[in-house]
Amino acid sequence: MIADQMSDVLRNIARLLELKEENTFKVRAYNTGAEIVENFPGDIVSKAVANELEGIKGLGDALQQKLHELATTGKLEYYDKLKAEFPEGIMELFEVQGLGPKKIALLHQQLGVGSIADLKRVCQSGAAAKLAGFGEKTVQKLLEGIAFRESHAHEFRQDQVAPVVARVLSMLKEHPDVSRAEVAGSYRRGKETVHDLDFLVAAKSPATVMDEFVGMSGVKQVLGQGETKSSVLLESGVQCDLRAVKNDEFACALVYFTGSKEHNIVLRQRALDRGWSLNEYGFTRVGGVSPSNKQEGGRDALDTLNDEADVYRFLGLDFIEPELRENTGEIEAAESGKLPKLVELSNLRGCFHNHTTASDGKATLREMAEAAHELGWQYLGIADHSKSSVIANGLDEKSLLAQITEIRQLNEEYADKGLRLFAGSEVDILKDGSIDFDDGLLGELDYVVASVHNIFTLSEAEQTKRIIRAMENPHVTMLGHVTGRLLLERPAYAVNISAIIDAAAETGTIIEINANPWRLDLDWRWWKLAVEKGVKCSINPDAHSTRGLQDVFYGVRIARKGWLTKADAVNCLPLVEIAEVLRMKRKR
Ligand code: DGT
Ligand code: CA
Ligand code: CA
Ligand code: ZN
Repeated sequence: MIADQMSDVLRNIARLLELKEENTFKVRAYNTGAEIVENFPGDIVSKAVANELEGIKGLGDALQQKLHELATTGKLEYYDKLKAEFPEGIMELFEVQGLGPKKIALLHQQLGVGSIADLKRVCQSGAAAKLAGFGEKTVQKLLEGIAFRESHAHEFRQDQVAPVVARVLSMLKEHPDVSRAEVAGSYRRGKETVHDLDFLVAAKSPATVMDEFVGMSGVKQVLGQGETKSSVLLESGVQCDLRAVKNDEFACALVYFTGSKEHNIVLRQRALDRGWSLNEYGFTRVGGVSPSNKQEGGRDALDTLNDEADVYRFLGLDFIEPELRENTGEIEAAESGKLPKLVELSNLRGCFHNHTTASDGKATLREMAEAAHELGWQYLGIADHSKSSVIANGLDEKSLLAQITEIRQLNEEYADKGLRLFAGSEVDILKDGSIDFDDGLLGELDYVVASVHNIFTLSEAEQTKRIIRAMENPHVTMLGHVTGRLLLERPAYAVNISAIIDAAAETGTIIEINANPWRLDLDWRWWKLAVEKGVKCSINPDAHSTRGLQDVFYGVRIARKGWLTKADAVNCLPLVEIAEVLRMKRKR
């Protein structure tokens, strides 16, 4: 049992209680409990096992007992009983865009809906449209939501699989018969979503490794077990493949199973052109080598290939980072020594899109600042929501001014620490492209993130115009989550991204890489173009808690996938240079 699983159970209980229309205090207690578990700074699982939860603010006796039961037995009787009162598929309904507990309860009580399949049926039959508060438009939206989910079935976001990867890798690495272990496939390439996870080990006697792999906790079904290859399906629905090779095959196997397929195809052709056949086990000589190939390859015999760099070197290429292996120009760049030196997590000096309890964040200004300091950052930008974001408890003029003052005061205190807070705001871009605050107030801020939070249904031309108008405001420092997508849940709204990139270049507006694993927006596929046009990025976690700051991990992976270097991300700049960059647009 890990903390995330415990918080999921509490959150699910809250949802089920809501469906039962239990009193809101009870529901809130479980939701609060889930948040506490999720954001607890220490090892809450061990504390729960040891029955040492007393004194943690917000966790009452009943919750402490339940967490103890969960942590010690991996089960919770109360939860199991509650679940048994509903159809098995009821929880998946919460994942459909546009459905909340009230609507789900109604669908369940009136029409017996207990799964997404049921929901689809009653939407198509016309039954759902007759329910109170539904109607044709709602039903149409629900059907679109279901279709979007179906088109992404069996895909997982990074945050859903990253803990699995860590767990499986450490299990494999600890195995006495394993010398090397790596995750491969799309996960290693840093894709925003993956279909399955691929693991690779070098092992002398793979059979015992396979046994341990198929027997690990969380396995729901063994899809196959062989001597060098096994597949399992986890309870979470994630499929994991494991391959075992000999140690001297490991380098080639890792290249092969990291992919992408498109990248591999070009590598294999390149090997063939040089008189070698390349597969997952290594290079073998093919007959009829032409003299020119021999000359170009420069070798007749195969040296030992210890690691991936050796494999690429053998093909006359610089080492290509996994994130770049999509056959989008990396092989040509590796041939001519033009690969970029990709940005790294340790290059970050701060970030700019963060929320506090002043709007919809879970941590106070001070808590956020201290967490940033713990991460070794030199600065942190605070950008709470603006007044139009009512649901997110956006700040009005008065409370924003008060926050600015608070930030200036804290900065005096933090000066010795080497931490600087920047006062910003995540302002709503209104329907016509104007900004939620007037220029006078914007001028008081150190920087501004402008984002679209509503009216996603404009035509592409109108949406593009709206966003470009916002960028034309000299106070708008950067553009937040450009397309509004929520991975696997909500598609991007219609917008002309190449026009947005042009406008960003023209106006000097920074574009954010929103590092929240649900967003990873602007998508990595656009960044090469953006950089060519001279656009800078800011890797922003959009943190709503201290833990949320760590989402920059996902953002950096996506930035790397977009070929970005340290010089392309403004939040790699040291404190002495960043303040100037934030002011640049206003001075133009
Ligand atoms: P996904 O769909 O998110 O799981 O993406 P990948 O890239 O992880 O794809 P997967 O799991 O089917 O295969 C892992 C790697 O193995 C893939 O990136 C490249 C390699 N591979 C698999 N099948 C083929 C193939 O037919 N030809 C080549 N050249 N490589 C393959
Ligand atoms: Ca895969
Ligand atoms: Ca696979
Ligand atoms: Zn936002």
